[in-house]
Amino acid sequence: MYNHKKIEKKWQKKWNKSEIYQIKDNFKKPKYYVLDMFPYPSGDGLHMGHTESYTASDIIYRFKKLQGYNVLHPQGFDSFGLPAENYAIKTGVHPKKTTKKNAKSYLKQMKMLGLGHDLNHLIDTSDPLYYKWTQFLFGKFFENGLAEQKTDAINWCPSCNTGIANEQVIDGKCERCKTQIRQKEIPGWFLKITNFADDLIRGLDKIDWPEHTKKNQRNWIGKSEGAVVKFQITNSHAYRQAGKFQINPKYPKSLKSSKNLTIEVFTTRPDTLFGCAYMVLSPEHPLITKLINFCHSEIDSESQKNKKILNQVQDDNLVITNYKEVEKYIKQAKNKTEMERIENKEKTGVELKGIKAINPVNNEEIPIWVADYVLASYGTGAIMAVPAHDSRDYEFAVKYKLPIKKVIVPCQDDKNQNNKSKVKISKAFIDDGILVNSGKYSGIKSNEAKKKIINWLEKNKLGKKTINYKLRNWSISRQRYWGCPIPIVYSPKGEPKFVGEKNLPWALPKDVNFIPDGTAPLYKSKQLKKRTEKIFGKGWTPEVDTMDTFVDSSWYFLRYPDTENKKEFCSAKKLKRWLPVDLYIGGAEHTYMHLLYARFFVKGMKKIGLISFDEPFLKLRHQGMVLDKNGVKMSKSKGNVVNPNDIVEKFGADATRIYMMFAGPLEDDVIWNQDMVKGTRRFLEKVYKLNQKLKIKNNLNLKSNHKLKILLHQTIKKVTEDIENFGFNTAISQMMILVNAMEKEKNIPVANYRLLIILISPFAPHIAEELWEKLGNKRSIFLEKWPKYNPEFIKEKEAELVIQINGKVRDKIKTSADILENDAKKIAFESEKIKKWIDGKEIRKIIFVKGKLINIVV
Ligand code: ANZ
Repeated sequence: MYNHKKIEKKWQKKWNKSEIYQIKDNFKKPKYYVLDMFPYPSGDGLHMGHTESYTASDIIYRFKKLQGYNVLHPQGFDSFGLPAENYAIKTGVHPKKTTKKNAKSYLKQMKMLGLGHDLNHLIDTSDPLYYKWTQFLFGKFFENGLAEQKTDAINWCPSCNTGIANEQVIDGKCERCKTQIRQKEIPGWFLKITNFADDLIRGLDKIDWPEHTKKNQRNWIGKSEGAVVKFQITNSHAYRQAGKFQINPKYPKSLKSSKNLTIEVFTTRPDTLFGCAYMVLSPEHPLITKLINFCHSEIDSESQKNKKILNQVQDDNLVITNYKEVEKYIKQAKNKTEMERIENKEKTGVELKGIKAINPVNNEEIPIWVADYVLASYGTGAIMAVPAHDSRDYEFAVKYKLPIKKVIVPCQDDKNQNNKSKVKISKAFIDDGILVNSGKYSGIKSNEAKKKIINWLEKNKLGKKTINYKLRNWSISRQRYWGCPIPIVYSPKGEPKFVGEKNLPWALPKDVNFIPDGTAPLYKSKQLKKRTEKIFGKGWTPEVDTMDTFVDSSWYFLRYPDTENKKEFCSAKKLKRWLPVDLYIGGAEHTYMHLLYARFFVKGMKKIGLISFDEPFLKLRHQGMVLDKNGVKMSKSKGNVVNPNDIVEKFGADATRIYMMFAGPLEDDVIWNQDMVKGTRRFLEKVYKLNQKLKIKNNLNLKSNHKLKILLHQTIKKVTEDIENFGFNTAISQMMILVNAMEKEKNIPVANYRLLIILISPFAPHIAEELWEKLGNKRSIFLEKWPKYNPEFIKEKEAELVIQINGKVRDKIKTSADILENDAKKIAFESEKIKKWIDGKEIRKIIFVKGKLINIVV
């Protein structure tokens, strides 16, 4: 009887004591580094998603080990973070305590699943011995200009009471608690990921990652090629006549001479420049702020003195005459999130009366508007609006009755459409095409025109070719407690300074109240203040924000090979031996955050000279989601969560592992169906029972029948190839075919059974070890060699294909015995001997007998 409880306990105990899972450098063997995304030790324990991806990586680990690789397969805990801190606020239990306790129960669960991690080299990101190196790397980034402090509008989560990164805002909401994000202007630290925007795009070409993940990263980085164009700003004629405002005497020189004042726009469509009908500035555009600041004293039209001033300045100074209306609009826009502005159902805006812009290509005077569909954070924060060819501009122009001038027509249309430009347009034509109404550029295709117009702009110093990225620098300051302290102190003058390597780890103080109130909890720590003044002198103050926990996980894979090293984050020798990671398995939800940040870290570290490779994960695979019986995602709130502990208890770890892998290709979603786990368990029972068929005398001399031998070698081939291609499900079904065939045999040679057990061992390690031991082996099965198939046994069988015309044999050709009808037809028609019989004749019928003949009736 197959008693999974007994067998699994026995082997887990043995494995725990043995050294076979310990990381050892064995330079005689090739290396393989297979990495799991380490878990956050939450109170909920491992979920089925972990079970799935950790089983997959464990299969690869055991398989590679059997193939003779020196494999690194480590595990750890991403233990800083908000849930533990929030729990501490609620219960008073320190996050260190909770995360330690949770990590312990995770380890228990991992052991229960039979995962072969080296538990002597665990990582815990909240351990000072680990975060010392997170701080070291931050210091290096700071010293090399890759970390900077600035005051900027950042995403603020009012519920978590902290700033968060762009990548952590999903549909305008906090990725963690789903609260609507606001913008808040506060000083904070940024890592300069944008310095590597192009490298991050280019690097994707040389790594083996799922295409959709690469595509999503490319889109997130958002490279746009286009041009920056300068528009001159002038007084409007209307302003000159209005004479209603007093100019502040401190009006800056730069604004006095309107001839020198320009606004730059970023456009991906310089070919539409002749169709620019107006300009739009974002509400935060510095020019508006500047102009309004100097408009604040309204003139008393009776005052002679003021009239005099006005006469002096009216020709030269730029004044927004409706500045009050503009200010009101800007105030409203500030309350909206970026996402609301992008998705704005109805576009809104206000014209900046009093000033105009000049279109550089035709010197037309065009109005300038402020509208919140233009974002301050992208391009130059200002656009040239081309309503005929941009949908957002079109919508806006229709609403505010602005001119819509067509300058591009589809390629197939008549090129001489210039005179039709006034025809009413019902929507923007946004594709490339041929230019019309565009002076000397009319008749030229968009692509060509883009280049020519950019050349002209560059020649006349009116603009230049520009590449823009959507990616923003990574805002890492968090106004919370349970994170890695930013190792920075400020001089009495407020200048930031890295605390220095000798003061690391820059410990998280303990005298802190966690309750978040918008200022960082560390601000109130006396310990931290005292420490800072003691080391750096009176008047020095510590940075009080902690780091985004994604910083901790951006480099953890570099630490695993050398977790005990007290002098370096990892020795050069170990880095060379183990990195980059050969295979990384984990969820696709990490595309925009962890997977992007880790790539940036590696690129930054290479630039600084700390490492010599520039991509962290050579191969990446995602697991699918685990869904309930009805195809609904498992979640606590829906109450449909299946606990891996219960399943393992009932069916065994091996059956659970096999079920998860059998349910479909790794990247597909798994529908959890308890009845089917029973099926995989029955499969294991059959494997176990086969053992009885070995119990005959002289088994060692027993020869397997030829058919079984062929099937066995086909199985070796298929399982090997399938594991390499993550087709675990098809590998398992092939093993099922083999087991069913073996079941039908009276006796099975031990030699065949041995091979079956090794093939199964990566999937079901406990039962494999048990049966292996039953065969009389003393060493662990995982110290064996992965079997090789004998090509002789799986050679394709050849057959002679007889080709007949009207029943008479005209040719005989050697082909595969399994040739399909279509291929057989092709071979027949290509035969010179056959051609002469069928040329010019109508083929009435073809009769095909697989592996034997093809008869063509003409
Ligand atoms: C004129 C134009 C004409 C444009 C046309 C498009 C089509 P991507 O491709 O996403 O990079 N734009 C530039 N800066 C902006 C900002 N801060 N806020 C909102 N929109 C902005 O988009 C580039 C295009 O988005 C730019 O090209 C600009 O509109 C707009 F027929 O310029 B375009």
